[in-house]
Amino acid sequence: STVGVVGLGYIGLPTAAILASKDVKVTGVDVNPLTVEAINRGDVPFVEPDLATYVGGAVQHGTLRATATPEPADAFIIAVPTPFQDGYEPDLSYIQAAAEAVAPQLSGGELLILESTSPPGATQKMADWILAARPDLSLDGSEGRPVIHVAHCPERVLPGRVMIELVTNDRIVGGLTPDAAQYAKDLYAVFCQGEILLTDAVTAEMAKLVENSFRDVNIAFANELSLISDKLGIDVWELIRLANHHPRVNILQPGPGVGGHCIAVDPWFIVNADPEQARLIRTAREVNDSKPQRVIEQVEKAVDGIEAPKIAALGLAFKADIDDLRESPARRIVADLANRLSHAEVVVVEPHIDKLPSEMVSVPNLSLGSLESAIDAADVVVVLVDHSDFKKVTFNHLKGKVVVDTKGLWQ
Ligand code: SAJ
Repeated sequence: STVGVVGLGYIGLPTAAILASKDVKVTGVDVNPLTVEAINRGDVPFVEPDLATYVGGAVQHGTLRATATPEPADAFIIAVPTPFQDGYEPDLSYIQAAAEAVAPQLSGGELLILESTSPPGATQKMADWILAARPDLSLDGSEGRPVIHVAHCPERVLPGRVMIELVTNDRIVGGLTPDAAQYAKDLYAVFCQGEILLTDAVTAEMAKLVENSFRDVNIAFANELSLISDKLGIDVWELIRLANHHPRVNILQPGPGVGGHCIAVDPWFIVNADPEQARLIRTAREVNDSKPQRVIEQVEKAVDGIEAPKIAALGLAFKADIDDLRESPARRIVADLANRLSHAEVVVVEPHIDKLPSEMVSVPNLSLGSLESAIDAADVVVVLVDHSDFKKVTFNHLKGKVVVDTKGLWQ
């Protein structure tokens, strides 16, 4: 069979490559000509362990090819971004554009899977856009029109472990019809060794959003505890460690805020779908989003009274041991600190990058330094990411310095 994968980003490309590694003929489609060229050379435009091996192998083997526009195929997987507009209104324009690009290639009998993380109802909308462009087709064969099968199958892979989790994770497949769900299951079974669970499309859409909201709400609980503990003058890390000895308690870890492009975003799709009732989910978002400001206040307090304070800021990534700076609370905190404390010198330590992000390069009191020298020179050391590299710092090295440890790294 042949599959067209529309959107060759963090999810589309790994999915295309793994299908191609199973001898499925895959055409990857992307609007970015540089992405298309890179893949056809066998290169990968971003870092993900093992992905380059899969892509290079499939391109050489002739099972994976990239193009700018969709071609006819038995199945299409749509994996395009679903960002937010102002006011937390989800922006489905990329899904609409993909639907309209695929529609002319259909002749009936095709399977269309939406993989993008989507608000409830998006899969139905995608089908509506396709059928608006192709009124000669249908979802149910009514009036003798050929059928297309439309399903939602959200991805749940963890960045850094994508090639493993694509194979081992269980998957949820929601069809607009039971047939669509079954056909989608058959396609994922080509590479997925986990359980493949069938449901309707809206439940599948919500399942993905709910998983990330669950994590967000639980991190918000931990972040709230960190604020309360500060006020009470107790150690939140010890508090959580002790409480977690209870057989039915498992509190997550506080931090400088929640980053990444999933957990800090997906809950808003639920809030947007039912603003009146999604009160806890909204509050959790607000608690986590307010955490960077609280860290800034802590650091401001720590440098108060020091004439020309030197601050070592450890970490810029959105979580430990990755190079991904997108939606990173650490990045926001560092930029704000340098801006607000113009009399201070801020040295950033981020072992996973070799130059500062563009908005930071021309900030005069901000520079990138090594762990050793940044701590040596610092009056205040702020831990923003729990990178493994930072764990080797000794107690001696920190003597006489004020430490603001948002990750409980040096407990
Ligand atoms: N974080 C904390 N405390 C914790 C755990 C995490 O502050 O106890 C912070 C991290 O530092 C980071 C943010 O939360 O800033 C998110 O990190 P993460 O490791 O929890 O998640 P992501 O964004 O890398 O990936 C999540 C995963 N979802 C769940 O675990 C429910 C992944 O399985 C999803 O596929 C991914 O979102 C996605 O694409 O939706």
